[in-house]
Amino acid sequence: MAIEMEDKYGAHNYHPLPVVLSKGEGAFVWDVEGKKYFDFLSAYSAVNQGHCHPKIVDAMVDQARTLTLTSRAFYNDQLGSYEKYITEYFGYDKVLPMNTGAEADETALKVCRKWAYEKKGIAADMAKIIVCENNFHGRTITIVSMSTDPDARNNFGPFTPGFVTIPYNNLDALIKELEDPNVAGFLVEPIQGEAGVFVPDEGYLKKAYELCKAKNVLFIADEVQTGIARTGKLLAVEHEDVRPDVLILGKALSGGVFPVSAVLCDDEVMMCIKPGEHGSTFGGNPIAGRVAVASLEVVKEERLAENAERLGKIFRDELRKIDSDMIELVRGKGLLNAVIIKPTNGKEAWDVCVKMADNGLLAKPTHGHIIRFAPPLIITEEQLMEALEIIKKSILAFE
Ligand code: IF1
Repeated sequence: MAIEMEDKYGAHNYHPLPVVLSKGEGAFVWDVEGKKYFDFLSAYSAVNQGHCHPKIVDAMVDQARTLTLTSRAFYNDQLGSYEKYITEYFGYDKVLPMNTGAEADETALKVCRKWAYEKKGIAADMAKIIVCENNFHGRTITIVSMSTDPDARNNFGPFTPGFVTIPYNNLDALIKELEDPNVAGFLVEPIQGEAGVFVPDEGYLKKAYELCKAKNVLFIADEVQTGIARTGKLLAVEHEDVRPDVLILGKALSGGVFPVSAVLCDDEVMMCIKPGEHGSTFGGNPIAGRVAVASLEVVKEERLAENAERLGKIFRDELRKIDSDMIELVRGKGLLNAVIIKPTNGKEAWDVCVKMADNGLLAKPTHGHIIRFAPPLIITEEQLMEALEIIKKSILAFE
């Protein structure tokens, strides 16, 4: 019934697995028949704190009963304390609050260009921003203008100019493009999620940061998916002690209960934006502030980064022990992992995902043969071992 209604009344911009969910709690979701599943997608890493975390939901409900939205035409009693909390939490002078990840990426691009003209002194409309092949930063026209994915770009032109594309994890290509004095920024995912959890070589992010600093180019980290403890550190860039000039957060910044995103940078960059030059109706609303503070408190109180680091190692080790020709490669960091499935006996990643769903675990293939595994970071070792049994059974069923 739900599927038919979505099919008839909703745009066909997704192709979901045929599962109709109605309840979520912790690492689990239930479908309308009451079947229980491990959620190994975590809403694309937005429910790192687990589904419907009580502390986060309570903060949302409490604020929703008090004051939901004032717009930024006036002050409110929640935004300042949220801004203080998040800037101290991540160690930046200022935050620009937005709602979705794409809006935060767009905001980062605008702040970078503004800085380029007003601080770096690049000639009007000449600023270039370097991005990586196979990037994913959202779905707006400017963001897909940076994309190399034909499905993301096809028939959405004309595109926004001012972007240069280089191979990911390739310092020589970055060095070459940084020779252009009109380069204002380098926008990069510390790990490329949608591309299939591409973890760059050790030292890539650190060296890329240093190359950008040497050329007075802003290093912009998109941690919408890799941030908030997902990869075993609060931020994925911490694996290499890199402090981005511009930090982009989203998804689990709200524990998946409300759209909350943010751009953080120091005054030198952020103060280029003057009143009236950027904004958003819901950006920084009182509910978003309460929810984000609660979500970030949970990350610390429940030691989610440490849990992701420890259980991620166990997860990859156990997956690599599975004796199956279908498992071509296992890669990832913390609890952001992926398995490359070699099509076998006419069966491929999609079939494995359908089998895992039958067996009580939800995950989704990305780009054909790659299955991403990203459970909520509150998962226990016992639950992880139980989930691994399901994954193993499902893959071995095709042998
Ligand atoms: C879809 C996955 C894709 C992101 C990074 C910004 C955004 C995302 C690094 C935009 C969003 C979501 C979008 C969703 C599927 C999912 C995703 F990698 F997480 F799996 F597509 F790549 N930066 N990622 O990953 O944030 O505007 O969505 O809040 O669009 O299908 P958003």
